[in-house]
Amino acid sequence: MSKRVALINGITGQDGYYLAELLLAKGYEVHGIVRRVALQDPAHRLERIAHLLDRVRLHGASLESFPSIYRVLAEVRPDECYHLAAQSFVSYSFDDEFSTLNTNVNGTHYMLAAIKDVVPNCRFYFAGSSEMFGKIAELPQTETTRFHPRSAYGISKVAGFDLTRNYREAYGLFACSGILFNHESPRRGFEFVTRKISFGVARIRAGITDCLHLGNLEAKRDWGHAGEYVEAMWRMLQQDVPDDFVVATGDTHSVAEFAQLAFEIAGLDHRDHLRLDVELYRPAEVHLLVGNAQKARSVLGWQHRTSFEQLVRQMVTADCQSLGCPLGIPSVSAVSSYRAVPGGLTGPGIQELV
Ligand code: NAP
Ligand code: F7E
Repeated sequence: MSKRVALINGITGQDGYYLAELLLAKGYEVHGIVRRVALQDPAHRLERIAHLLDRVRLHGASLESFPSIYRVLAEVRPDECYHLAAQSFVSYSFDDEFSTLNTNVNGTHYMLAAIKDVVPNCRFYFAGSSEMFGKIAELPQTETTRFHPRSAYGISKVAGFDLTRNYREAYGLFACSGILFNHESPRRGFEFVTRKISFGVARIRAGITDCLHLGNLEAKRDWGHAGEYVEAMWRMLQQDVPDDFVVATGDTHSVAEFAQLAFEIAGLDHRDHLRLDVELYRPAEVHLLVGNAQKARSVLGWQHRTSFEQLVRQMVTADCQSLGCPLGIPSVSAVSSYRAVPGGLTGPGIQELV
């Protein structure tokens, strides 16, 4: 039997990385759409998926160009298409609303229109977002909660969600949207708050810097692990009928809680290093998100596994390791509080270290 063919648009991103690994493990022939610059500068732009490059086939195309998308779909003729590519940073969408809307709305429309023409039987996944709930209408949020986006990013995702549903209803495409709540990992981009914290904490531990500047510490998010969330994407495309699903843990924590725990895991006191920077506040904030993934549990058989504490620990551990200051030995900033005494060292926690 021939291999099933999957096309991932946005394969260089955090989710693209985990999804490509998952699909390869399931025996798929995996293709990825990347920007042409990525093919010209692979050492830099394809770094995250470097270990997969001999097992996936990459195609240069642009979310801004319908013909380029059309050409890739005609060449690959996928059985399943995962549309993950987007300007995904909410904060940047306030700086450039126009390019965010152009890329995210038109890019999704081009994908759907090309699939309808070229491979109408291809199953399509759209990366919807909890940012669509924005100023929340109820707690927790489900598939039926009203959308009230608070940024150009959120608006672009509502438009993509509506386009996806309309191609399903009007043209009979097998098109699904996942409404995914925040999902993180050691592969998360450095601009997002969780990775900014885990990497910032590691830099402090390594003695590279002394403080971490953050914006709104009160915002609350439902944070899960990206490796588990891509499993839900795949499961959506294996159903008998296309539908939309919330994917979340049902647990919510503030940015302050994430930061405090990250510092604690690294053996540091956040009060010594964390600085509030009002410049980092957004013009409109999404204050509280928490999802109810009951439908994904009962229909898809999907369930999150990684707890909040495990997620923070995994990210901090990975970043400390990468900067050469692994957990379990004293940090550079802590070493200054140790002093030599006859026969060894003395200082806080020294008993646990020897
Ligand atoms: P990410 O790490 O930011 O990856 C985004 C991907 O989109 C990258 O491969 C990027 O390519 C590509 N891309 C961006 N602009 C592009 C353009 N103009 N043309 C072509 N490709 C472009 O995002 P992620 O965390 O993996 O998220 C995947 C998708 O899920 C996104 O649509 C995001 O909005 C959505 N989502 C994410 C979360 C989350 O918590 N992670 C939650 C809900 C929804 P380059 O490498 O070349 O930049
Ligand atoms: O912000 C606050 C910030 O940028 C989380 C994307 O994957 O998830 C992500 O969007 C919260 C916000 O993610 C800083 O104000 C405080 O309240 O990590 P973030 P996001 O905006 O929730 C959704 C579901 C997506 O779909 C998106 O693609 O943290 N915050 N201080 C900060 N945020 C950042 N980035 N940097 C700070 O210094």
